[in-house]
Parts: sequence; structure tokens; C-alpha cells
Amino acid sequence: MRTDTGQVFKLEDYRPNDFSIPQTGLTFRLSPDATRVTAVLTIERRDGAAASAPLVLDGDGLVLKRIAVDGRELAPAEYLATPDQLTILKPPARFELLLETEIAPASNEALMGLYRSSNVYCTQCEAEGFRRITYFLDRPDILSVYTVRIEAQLDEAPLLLSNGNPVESGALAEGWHYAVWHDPFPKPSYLFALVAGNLGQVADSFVTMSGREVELGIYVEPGKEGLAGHAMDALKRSMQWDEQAFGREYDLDVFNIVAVSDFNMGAMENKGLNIFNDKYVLADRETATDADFANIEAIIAHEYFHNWTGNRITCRDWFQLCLKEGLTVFRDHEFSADQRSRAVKRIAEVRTLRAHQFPEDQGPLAHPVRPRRYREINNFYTATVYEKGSEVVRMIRTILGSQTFRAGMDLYFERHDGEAATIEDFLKVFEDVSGRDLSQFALWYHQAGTPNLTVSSTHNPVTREFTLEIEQSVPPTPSESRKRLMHIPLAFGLVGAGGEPVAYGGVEGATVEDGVIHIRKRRHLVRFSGVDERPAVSLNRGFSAPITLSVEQKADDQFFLAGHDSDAFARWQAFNTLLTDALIAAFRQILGGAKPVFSARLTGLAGKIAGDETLEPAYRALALALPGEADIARDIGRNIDPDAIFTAREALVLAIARANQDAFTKLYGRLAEDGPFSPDAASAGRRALRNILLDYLSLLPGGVELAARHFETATNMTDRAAALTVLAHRHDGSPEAIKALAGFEARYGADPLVMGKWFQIQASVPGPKTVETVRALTGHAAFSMANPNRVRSLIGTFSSANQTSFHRADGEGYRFFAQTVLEVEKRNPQVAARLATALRSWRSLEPGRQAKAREALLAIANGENLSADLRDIVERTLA
Ligand code: 0A1
Ligand code: ZN
Repeated sequence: MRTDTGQVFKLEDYRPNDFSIPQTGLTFRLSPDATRVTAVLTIERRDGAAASAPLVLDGDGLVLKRIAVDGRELAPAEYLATPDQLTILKPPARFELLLETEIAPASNEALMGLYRSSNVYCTQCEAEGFRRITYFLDRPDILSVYTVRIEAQLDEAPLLLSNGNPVESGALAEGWHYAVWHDPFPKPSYLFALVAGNLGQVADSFVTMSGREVELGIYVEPGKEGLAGHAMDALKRSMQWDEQAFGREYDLDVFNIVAVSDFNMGAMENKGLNIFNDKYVLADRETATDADFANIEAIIAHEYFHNWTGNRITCRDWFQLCLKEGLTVFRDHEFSADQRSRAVKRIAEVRTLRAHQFPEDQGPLAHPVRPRRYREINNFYTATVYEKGSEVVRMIRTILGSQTFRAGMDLYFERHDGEAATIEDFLKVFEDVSGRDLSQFALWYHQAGTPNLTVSSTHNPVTREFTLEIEQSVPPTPSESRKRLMHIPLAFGLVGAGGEPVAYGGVEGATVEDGVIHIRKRRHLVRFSGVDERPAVSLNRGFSAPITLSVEQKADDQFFLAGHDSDAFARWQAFNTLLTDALIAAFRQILGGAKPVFSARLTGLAGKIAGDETLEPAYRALALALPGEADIARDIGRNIDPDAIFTAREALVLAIARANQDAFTKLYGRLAEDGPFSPDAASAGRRALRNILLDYLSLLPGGVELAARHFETATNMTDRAAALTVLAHRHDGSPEAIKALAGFEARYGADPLVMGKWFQIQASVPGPKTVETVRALTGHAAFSMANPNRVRSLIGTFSSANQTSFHRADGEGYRFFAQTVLEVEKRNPQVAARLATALRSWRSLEPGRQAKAREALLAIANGENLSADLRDIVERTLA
């Protein structure tokens, strides 16, 4: 574990290194406890660097075994080696450096650098893991051409993979063998990868737009080859889509993907050798839900798209992380939108953004999309960098229009291919192709916080003028108390009584182009002339900007838009706003000791939407999924009592179920599966609608039997997991729930990924008891504190998706959590630090819980030998 030096890295301190490493040769002699790494680096002093400058290489916990310059072993006085740094005091201007280090992959539980997962050797080098393999200039602006030789025992590791194209392979003495790989594209060290082990292969090929044939391989645990078909299909569709949508062609002769079961994140875009968390590769109807199928497709695409946005053009430094991540998320979102339903995809994206990025932006961990400082870069793989980063790219397209945006992207690839670039470089291409000034827009990268727009409207029938009064504000965030005014592209529509767009004569008070109001000042009075009747206003259509809105809107208008807005996102939003308003009112009623009541108009509209055959089933399912408890808490903002929120939400579910019992029952019956299983979006949408109807119906008489039948007759994991969730959550402790949980465990006990779902379902059972359940489940045979997926399924779900148990009023949820975070941290600081972010919104709790949450944070902060990762998160959270 890297020691915490407390050092803060600052953007303004960036300067290029005095040296470059044009060539990197690596030889690995693999063994679980003592792998020998020989690095042969061609090093050159850069023009202009002082001749006296020493060469300082990064290391992390390394043991140096040998060092030579141009074939001559160095004397001890000529260098300085610590586990974390190697300094060569008087290096020549151009030389070959030979380094030998010894590392122990089998005991690497942090899963950074070279490690073992189920006896497979694999690597993870982003962000700073390469320095755990050998000493290097481990920073993204050092681009080098790699040649890698891997030696291993043939029976232990018949498969030897690295980046680039295979060059040669053969047998060695005493049962060893070797393979050599060469990657002609200069790359930063974080994209290096090696895999060696015994794996099953699924092979295919792809012919690129210029007619080159690329060999594709997906490698999985032997016996699981049958589960890689969906991933392979998604890969081929991604390759084709990037050619069509962005003109980007694949550039090597081979493209390999390896699935491993111990992985800190989702997947990694190493050049030509993507390494995946197996959760995002393996799928069939029996083991994966529709959500899993969609995630696999999106993550396969994401990593593949990095080949251009991240690999061919990489980041100058880690402050520019969003340059590759925000842009690549935008690309994978567009891919999924093209493959599935655009409207449904957009709603799902916004729900995710609000659930993860909004609380980050509104709490102590808020940071700009391009941060200016960090202590531990691992903690900046955040929803802000990824998801808000993607929204910022989307806004550039909204402002420029699709064609100019594409021209800008073409220029970006042309101008910066082979370089390590910055956000300034990225913005510049769009300024150059459009002739626009994006300097105010650039604040989206530099300024943290979610902007808010307050909007009110007036209509004057005499002057036939319709006026929108719009005011922007950006709330203060840590270390940024004063904010500058942003450029916010606000897509809108004026909707007439029949649902048609309302025509207007002219507009004054703001630039309005193609249905977008460009907000640039603190306050705009936008006046539309020639408007006879007061229209309803549909705002932030398509979620054109990642902001919050405070709109003075009559409930009548909101109901009208929920039924008639021609923009599918805005229509969904209108209904969601009605639900949120009703839930917040109910929350207040409960705190005041009253029983909540809901209008028949609202519960009736839920029924209407459910049965509206003009809407896609997936869309209807999303509309019926009420705002989550955490969403409601975020909208309330302060003095949160999670129990009252839970009660309010349950009351609304019941009210909707009761008001629509007959219609829901009939629709549920009609949606029963009739044809063969398909994971496609339309079939998944029907399952989603049927499963949410089950959730409602399960609260009515006969509900538990219905859910048990749904479980028993399920022919796929989506339906089975949905029914199990309903039984466990809504009928906790019932014989049906107990039987289903046991049946699921008996059936899937030997499948670790599916058992993850079983842990997840139980960790999210509402109510105080779940703390004890989760504590007991940490002792289950299928659970392991060393496996990130299992830790996330059980502990991550408990802390981020169980409001009533995690936030138990007596603080027991927090105490258990703090202990567990410290236990995970001993092995894997990165996973522990990410877990700990579950407490980031502690200040919005009511005072009693707030005090208990703070105690838990202090208990973590007082842990012994805290890693840089965890210390950074707890200290910022407490600050
Ligand atoms: N670049 C990857 C994410 C990633 C980041 C860090 C990792 O280290 C543990 C692993 C993966 C992506 O965006 O997919
Ligand atoms: Zn990425």
C-alpha cells in the first residue's frame, strides 16, 4: 500500500519531464511469488532540459535487483533507489537503461499493477499502477513504443497476451514457453497490459471500413465460453458504429478482451487488450438480467471507443481525465441510444446522473469536471468526471449542431492523433470549426456545482406577449465560494392546448436558436411576441443542460405536459415532478403526524400512462418507477429522516396500486412472455413493465402468491431476480420469501456472479434488521472481502441503496459500515475509499443521525496507517 505523503498535486504545477522514453522493452518471467521484470528503456533528454538534470523515475513498493546504463552496471554512488523512487544522478543525454525488479503478484490484493485473479496473471495500470511493476516515468504524457516478452510455465499459463500484435512465440527449457508482443502505437504506461493463464477463447473477426481483417478474441474462465456471445456481438457492433458515427477505424491486427473475476472497476481500455470485470462480459438468460445485458453492451463499447478517445489521443496529465472519460461516456451513450430506444436511454442516463453526480456536486466531495488539485487520483474516477463530463460534450453538440460538432471531432482526431492533449485543445477545435467563442462555456469544465435556473412566466393577452423570466445561480462548493455566470443551453418548447407547438413572432432578451435559449447572464427576460394564448412551457427538453430547475408552474400545466409534451424526456420529467412533489408533501404530512393523501388525478395518471399503448413499454416502466428514497431526500435537501421518506413512498406505491388494480392486473397478464427469450430492447421493455406492475400488485391481497408464482415460473434471470426482490422486500420473512431465497441460493450457490445478486437483494431489504442480515452474510461461503464485486454487492448495496437500514436511527448501520470499510482497506484501499463515499451527504441528515454519521467518519479517520485513498475521502467529507 502506498504511504500517504499528504502531497497535493496541482494543475498549475504541470511541466513536461526533462526526459522522454521513446522505446520500452519489458521481459516478464512469471511466477506467483517472485516474478522477474526486466525493463530495457531507451531514454533521451529533451531539447532544452538542463544537462545536469537527474532522471527521477516513479516506483511503488519496488525492490531493485539490477541496474545498468548502456550495458554497464551502475555503482551505488551513481543512483538512489527507494521502493517509491529511482534517481539516476548524472544520466547521459541518450542511453539505454536496464532495470530488474522482483514483484509478487500472488500477494497483490490492491489489484493494481501485476496481480493474480483465479490463478490468472493480469495487470491494471491506470492510473499509477505501472510503477508497481517497474520504475518508470509513470505519467500519461510519456508516450513509448512497447515490446513485451512474457515467459511462463506452459501448464500454468498456456495463454500469453500483451498489447499490440503478436510477433513470435515458442517453447523454452523445463516446461516454460514465451511469447513476444509489439505495439507500434506509442502509448502511456497506464495503457500497458499483460495477461497470462489458462483461459477459454471465443474467436471471431471483423473487416474494417478499409477492408482490413481484425482477429477478435474474448477470453474467459474455461467452461464459460458460452457466456461471451453477447459481448462479442456488442464488440462487433461497436466497431462498426465508430466507423459510421465518427469515421474511426480500428488500427491493430488483433483486438482481445479478457474477463477476470477480481477487478476494481468495470473494465480497462489497455491498447488492443481490454481487461474486464467478468460481470461486464458474461451473460445468458439464465444468469444475467436485461440490465446486465445493457451494461455489457455499453461497457464493451466504452472501452472499445477509448481506442481513439483515450489511446490514440491521450491525456497530458490526470487533471485532464475528463478529456478521455467524459468524451468516451458521451460516445457510449450515443451508441446505446442508436442501438436501443433514444428516449428511454436518455431518461435512464438522467436518472443515473441525478442519483450519482448531483449528490456529489452538492456535497463535500464536489469538484470541477476538470479538477485543479488532487491528493489521490484514484478518487477522481467520479460521476462528475464521467457523467457530467459527458453532459458537457453533449452541450457542445447542442450549441454547435450535429454537423459542426462532427467537424470539430474530425479536426480533433486529425490535429491531436498521437498526442497527449488537454481540455483547452479539445475546446479549441470546436471554436475553430464554428468560429464561436466558447470561453464562457468552458466554465462547465472549471467550475463545480449544479447550476439552478429559477423560471416564471407571464402572458399578456392584450400585447400578445409571453415572457419567461429566467435567473441563474450556481451554489457555492468547497473552496469555490464565488461563482461566475455560466452559458446554459436551455432547450424549450411552448405547448398549445392541443399539444401542438405554439408559433411566435419574434424573441427578445436572449439568443434563441433551434429551440434553445442561450442563458449567459444572471437574469434574462425572454419575450416572445405574437402569442395569443398562454402556452404551457416545456423546459430543459432532452435534459439539454445538467442543471436543476425551480419553475413556477401550475399543477394543471404539469399534468398537461405529462400527457402531451412532444419531447419524450420532458414528458417523463413532468410526471416525475408531479410524483416528487406529491412525495415531498406526503413526507411533510408524516412528520406532522398526519396520514398522507394522494390525489386521484395523480394515481389515475399513473394508470393512464401504464396502459398507453402509444408509448413504449420500457418508457412506461420508467414512468412508473417512482423516485427513489435517495432521490426524494436529495430534493428535500436538509433535515432528512429516511424513515419518513420510506413511509411516504410506500404510501404512494400502495395508493397507485389500489387505484389501478384492475387495469394493472389485466396488463400484467397480457405482458406474459409468449415467444422465445430475447435480450433485445423491446423484449426487455415488456419485462420491465411487467415486473414493475408486479411490484405494485404485490402490495394488494394475493400479492405474495402472485410474486411467488412469478418467481417459480420465471424463465430468465430478469424475471426471477425481480420476483425475488419483491418477495424479499415487500414480504420480508414470509414463507414465500424464505423459500425463494433458499431456492435461489441452492440453484446458484456455485456461481459467484449470480450470488452477487442474492447478496444485493438481501442487503437492500428495507428496515432496521438488515444490518444484522448483512453482518451475518459477510460470513457466507460465497462472500469474500477480497473480491470487489462481492464487497460492492453486499456492503456497497447496503450503504448506498438501503436508506432505512444504513441510516438506522441508533447509528448501528454506520458503526458496522465504518468497521467494514477499515477491514476492506487493509487489502484494497481503492475499493474502501469508494465505499466510504456513501457517507458524503451526511450533513443533510436530521441532527441525531448527523452526529452518528460523523462519529463513524471519525472512526474511519482514526484508523491505523490509513491509505492515501481513504484518508483523502474521509478528510474531504468531514471538512
Ligand atoms: N479507464 C477505465 C476505468 C478504470 C480506471 C481505473 C482503474 O483502476 C483500478 C480501472 C479502470 C474506464 O473508463 O473504463
Ligand atoms: Zn473510460
